[in-house]
Amino acid sequence: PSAIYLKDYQVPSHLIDKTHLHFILHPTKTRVSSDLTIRKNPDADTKSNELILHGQDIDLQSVSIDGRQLDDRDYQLEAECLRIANVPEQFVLSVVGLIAPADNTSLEGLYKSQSMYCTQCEAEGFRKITYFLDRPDVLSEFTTTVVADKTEFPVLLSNGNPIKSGSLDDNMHFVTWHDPFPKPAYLFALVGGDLECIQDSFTTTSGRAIDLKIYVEEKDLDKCDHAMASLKSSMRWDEDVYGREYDLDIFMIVAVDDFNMGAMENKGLNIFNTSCVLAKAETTTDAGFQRVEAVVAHEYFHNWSGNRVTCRDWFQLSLKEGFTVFRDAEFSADMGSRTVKRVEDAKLLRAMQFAEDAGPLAHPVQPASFIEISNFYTLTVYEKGAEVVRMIHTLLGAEAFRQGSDLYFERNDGKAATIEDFVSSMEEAGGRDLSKFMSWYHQAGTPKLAVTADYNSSSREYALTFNQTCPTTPECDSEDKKPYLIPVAMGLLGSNGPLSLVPETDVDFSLSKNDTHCVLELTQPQHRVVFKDINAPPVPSLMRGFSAPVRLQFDYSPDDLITLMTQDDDGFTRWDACQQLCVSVIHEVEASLQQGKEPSVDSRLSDAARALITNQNLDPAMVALMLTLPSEGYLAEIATTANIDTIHSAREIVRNHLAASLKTEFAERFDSLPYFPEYEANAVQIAVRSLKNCCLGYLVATADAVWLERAMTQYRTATNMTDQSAALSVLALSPDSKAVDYSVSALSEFYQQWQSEALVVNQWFSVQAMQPGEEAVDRIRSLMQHEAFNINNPNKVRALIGAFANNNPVCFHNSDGSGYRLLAEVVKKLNATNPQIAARMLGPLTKWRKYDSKRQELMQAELNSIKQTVGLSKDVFEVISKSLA
Ligand code: DPP
Ligand code: ZN
Repeated sequence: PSAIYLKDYQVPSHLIDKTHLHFILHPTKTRVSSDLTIRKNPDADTKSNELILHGQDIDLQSVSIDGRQLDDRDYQLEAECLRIANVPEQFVLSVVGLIAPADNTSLEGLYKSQSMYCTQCEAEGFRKITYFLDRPDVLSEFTTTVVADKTEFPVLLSNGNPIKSGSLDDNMHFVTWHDPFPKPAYLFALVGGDLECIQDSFTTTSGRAIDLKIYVEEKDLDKCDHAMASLKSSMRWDEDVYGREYDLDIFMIVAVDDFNMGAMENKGLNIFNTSCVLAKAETTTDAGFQRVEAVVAHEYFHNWSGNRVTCRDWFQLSLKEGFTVFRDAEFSADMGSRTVKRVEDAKLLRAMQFAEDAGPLAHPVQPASFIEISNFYTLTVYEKGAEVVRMIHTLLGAEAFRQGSDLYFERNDGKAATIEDFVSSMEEAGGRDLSKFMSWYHQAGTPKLAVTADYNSSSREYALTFNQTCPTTPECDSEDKKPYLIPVAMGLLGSNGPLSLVPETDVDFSLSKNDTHCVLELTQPQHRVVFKDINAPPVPSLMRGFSAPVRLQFDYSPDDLITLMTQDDDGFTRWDACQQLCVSVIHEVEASLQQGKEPSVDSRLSDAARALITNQNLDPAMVALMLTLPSEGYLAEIATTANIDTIHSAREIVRNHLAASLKTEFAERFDSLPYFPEYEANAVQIAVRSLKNCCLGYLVATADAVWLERAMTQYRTATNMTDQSAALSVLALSPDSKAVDYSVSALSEFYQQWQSEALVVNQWFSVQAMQPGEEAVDRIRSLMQHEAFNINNPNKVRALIGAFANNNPVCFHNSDGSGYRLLAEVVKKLNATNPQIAARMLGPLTKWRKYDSKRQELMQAELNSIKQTVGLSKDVFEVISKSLA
């Protein structure tokens, strides 16, 4: 397999103005006939009259041009394309092929999920359906007819509006759909199934009534209301905040069980993983409800940022994904708690995206090359891409950003655009040059921002020196990297609160909040900023709101951190200061453990935690987030060499210490928080449940029999999944032997109760995947044999194998290598059936450089053994070869 480069981009040789598709659905012989109205692209500079269409795994039946059948001397059939020499300037190409959806386990193209037919075409799945110019810059107007058995497949859907339907012989029927908006093939969708739907309607600002339909299996009809409400809120929000109105008369969502991604924004026909659309209090946690809201919004927002304006090529993926994640994050912030959302996003970025950026698969937000595009649906392209858009928002301000977005949509509507097109609209609206900003798109790696302070009491000046560097990444050495434009949102805290800022500097900055808050725009490797009229050394509050995705280094004392935690007016900074305090305390304990000394836990942490738990004025959700110790994954990420065992032990010691010393406070808070008999997934209720369950976690950590019993009672009496699964987790994940009986009963009752709910069973798999103990790998192996496990269902693989490899570090990294071997075996199996998921599951092994030399060897050995697999997919090949390079 070889790489494709952004610099080699060429416009398509031909354009396909109209696409007529005709499907006769059959599990192993679906007949796909296409009539494509093709013309030579006037912008192409090639003299050749050859047409090369993408196509894969299609049993070609016939090819004709303008009704004249070609024979195999007129074309050349290759494994991944069809070449036709000497085509006219303009013609209709008709192709008939047979495909086998029931055998398609890759879940790309047309496939069967249980009894239903569905499609997934992004990025390059359409070529498994019919021969086509399967690239995002070829936009075509689609008309699609679907024929199938009336009884088995009463519902036949595709993009756009239904224009014709009727009965045919042999109990067959057909529906024809027409989508008036030209679109690239990756946005094509088709569904055939025995589905039910809930319906609603939405009236747009300009007064058009839109039919909204969510299609699911009949048994899931009671789990669609939240998605429908989220859809309507998203439609309203996009009108209010971005001035974007929906454009077709009908908007449909279909839920499918077997799906590689979360969901897909096909024009007018979004296809969703059931996990991102179904929600009901009894079966879905608060986090699940929030995910449904966010994903419904994300896919809906793509109608403009992705569909109306699409991507020129896949190197521009972040053009639609980064922007759309930014849009959905702001939507979630508006629907719930802004600060909580910001903290959660920053947490994910720092624990996971920073790790990606520091590893062998690091790539820029706009990658310069790839082997398999499916490997680039990453945290970098999505989440870092969203942070990059957020920084543009910060630099321009809300108003100019909105003007820039209007300009971008206006100028590029109906076109395939680039990241540069987006940025240039922003530049124009903001009246400023963003060329220095482009490093964020072109360079991989997380910049490090080291800050030092000095205070001069005679001149009453406080100076901050900022030094930025970016580590070496696969595409560029550290020394060759261009500096980043880094917006630093900051303030200074004096003994009586925030200080007025009088900066003296060559850095551009803007002041707000009575001059106590400023945004500095760093552009050089080093800057010095002097603040005048400062009476005593202040505590700097830096990177408020996580204003740039950098690793900030400042030598805060524990007391500085406590000042920030309790006094800063930025919620993100307060949380971050608390995390840093936790990190430093955990690090101290870890150092003692490594030196064989008796560890002691800094009492300032428990004092600070006590102040948090007993403070009734703070948002309970923020208290819960602040009391949640940094994850082992994050602690591993910030370590140079991650010692999984001491990280785990040190974290447990700190956790048990907090639990023991604050038991009374946790218990009082737990008992004083309200219980809501009427479940609602709103910010207030979610906040209360999160703090309650956080307290329960600490109380169970005390291993007090009373609290084990109370957790079991909560498990048995809970009327919502949030409380039920929180109780299940604290019991099942407790290392204490007294918890074992409870854990065993709860797990078996849970399966008994929920075995008919696939998504709930996934939670059951995940909890067991994360359980500690020597026997973990054997447990996972036997769960893989369980009646409810199915390796062809990506949700099951993620729930069991993904949770084990990502969220059970101690067992995954067992020094006997058994965890690594298990993952390698699974990847080898998946390589043959579903390469996308295989490559995705491989992630944890690629981080081998993080660990000690013995583990490095074991991990590399597994990577090498996968590399030897016969029939290695492009997906897995790319990940393996880059991680071993
Ligand atoms: N379905 C994926 C998403 O919406 C890919 N477009 O992000
Ligand atoms: Zn997306």
